[in-house]
Amino acid sequence: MTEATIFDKIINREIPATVIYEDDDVLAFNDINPQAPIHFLVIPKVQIRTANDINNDNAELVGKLYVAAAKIADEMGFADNGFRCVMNCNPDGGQTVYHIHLHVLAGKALGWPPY
Ligand code: IU
Repeated sequence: MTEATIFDKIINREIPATVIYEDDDVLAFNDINPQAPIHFLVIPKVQIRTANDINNDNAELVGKLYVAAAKIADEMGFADNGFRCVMNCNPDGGQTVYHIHLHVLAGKALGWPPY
């Protein structure tokens, strides 16, 4: 049994979040601690703990995170200027919530590298 995270509570509307997109498979909401003018998270509605748990069985679902990101980018009007998608994995990657999430950052020219 996989331990639930705060993101399950957001999916189940047990705690508030600013949801900007939802379909049968994924949910997107604004990050509570934004690192760019636009910063939201796209998560699968079922838990996948880390990027290490991505496999052929859930690849289509993981792809839907990117499909949602592209759709939101288009609808919010920042697709052409550009954006960054990041998925942190485990401690060295900076992961703090163990339910995979695509960070989508936009709204300015972002720096690189990220350290
Ligand atoms: P990380 O890649 O696992 O470090 O990202 C977790 C993100 O989840 C981080 O940017 C937090 O600000 C964000 N977050 C949130 O948006 N809402 C919450 O209730 C919690 C964390 I806890």
